Amino acid sequence: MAEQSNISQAKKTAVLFSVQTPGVSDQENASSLIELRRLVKTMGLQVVATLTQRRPKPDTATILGAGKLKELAGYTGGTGIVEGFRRKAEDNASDDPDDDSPAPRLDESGGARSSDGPGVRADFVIYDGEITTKQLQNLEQATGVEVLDRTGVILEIFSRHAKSREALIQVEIAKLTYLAPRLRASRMGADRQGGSIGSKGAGETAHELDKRRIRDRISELKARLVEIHAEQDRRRGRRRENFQVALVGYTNAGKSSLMRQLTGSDVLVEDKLFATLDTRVKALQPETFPPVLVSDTVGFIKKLPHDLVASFQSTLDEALAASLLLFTVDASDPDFRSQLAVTQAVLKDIGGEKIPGWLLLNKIDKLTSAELEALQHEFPDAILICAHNPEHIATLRNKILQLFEANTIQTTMLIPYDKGHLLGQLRTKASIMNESYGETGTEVTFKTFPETLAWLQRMLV
Ligand SMILES: Nc1nc2c(ncn2[C@@H]2O[C@H](COP(=O)(O)OP(=O)(O)OP(=O)(O)O)[C@@H](O)[C@H]2O)c(=O)[nH]1
Ligand SMILES: [Mg+2]
Repeated sequence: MAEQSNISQAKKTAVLFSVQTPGVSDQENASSLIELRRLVKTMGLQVVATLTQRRPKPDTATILGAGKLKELAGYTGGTGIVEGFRRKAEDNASDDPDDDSPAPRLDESGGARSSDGPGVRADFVIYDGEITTKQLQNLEQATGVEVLDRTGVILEIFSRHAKSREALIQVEIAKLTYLAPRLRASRMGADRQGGSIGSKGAGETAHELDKRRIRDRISELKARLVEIHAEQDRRRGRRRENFQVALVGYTNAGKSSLMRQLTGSDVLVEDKLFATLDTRVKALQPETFPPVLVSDTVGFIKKLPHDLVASFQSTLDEALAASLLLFTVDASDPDFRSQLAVTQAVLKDIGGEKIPGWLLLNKIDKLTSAELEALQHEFPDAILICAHNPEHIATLRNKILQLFEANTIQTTMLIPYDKGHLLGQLRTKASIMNESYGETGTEVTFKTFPETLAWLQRMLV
């Protein structure tokens, strides 16, 4: 996409930083930074350094304390100073005296590194959290480069990966609500992102878009979404008569890979975060009657602002229409337990806790047999799987079919000849076991879901 290409083409560099508050362990801080590094890489930037400051809380004006800010600016060639800004005495005192203790720093392979001399130069500064407009202005002044926060990075990725009309609109709403106020405050970011804010190709810069016009644009986009959702609800309503299985889970867990194998579809599989932004629904292969539908959904991630999650709500609605949720995790990721917890929490938030769910521990080909055994012990009910292993896929398919069978009922009914068209419809909604032609109509024995049976009974009165 033209308006975003200037980041990816030049292979620019970034320095990442975080603030580790007292409730956060070293491990949590490190894994959050590893994840941010992957996000930044997905965005097309090369991470040259990572630094962490331990503080009771992020500084309200500059996030970091004065000393650490200077260190950060060392990577960008900035002054490290915010002009006309006098730090209050207590702010300085709140800087952890233990500040220079070895904080996790990551090199390109994600491994720990003890010293990162500022011989490297960063074009972007990226904070592993949320930045206010005031902090943004101050940090840009101190570092002299563009500053982004975690949500800004995620939005940039969303914006590149969105394909469907719905996803494009959702991303644009999220950008207008979340990014536009920040970009107006940012001297550096406005020029780069101006073209993509507002609308794709509209060519308006963030400066031109005043508050009122942003509000108008958001209302217009929301109205369009309402139309799209009405259509989706109609389609979903029709699908409700089917048995639907939804793949849910953290980004990069392997949902689309499983979708491909289960349905024979060509959904996008990529070793990138947020490869999938659009929900796809396909029939389980080889096909059953009535068909078992499988849906692939957008992945979850930690520290995603609530309103951004809300803008993707309809994507998740597909999961709520399911009879079974397949909680997919990348069991080879040391952080998978907290990733699973995030997925479960979001689904609970949107009212999905009543839907039966299975835990799929995916990517087990990357584990040792000892690790596998430990996992089996820890999660006795989980299904251990490798999305690339046809035998594992066949086992999963059979398990799904068993549940599907248990949800269907077999019955025999007489369909009068004057309502013969119902027989044609029934054939698409049920598995027909037997048909015999009597004097008044067709006696048909079939297997289907209670909803379809209720529909037929209604049509026959
Ligand atoms: N080794 C191994 N790799 C896997 C397995 N399943 C998926 N992968 C890889 O993991 C990466 C992510 O897979 P996807 O299927 O795109 O993951 P996803 O959950 O759909 O990710 P998002 O759409 O970003 O949320 C790809 O490189 C896959 O090839 C597995 O069982 N074993
Ligand atoms: Mg996917």
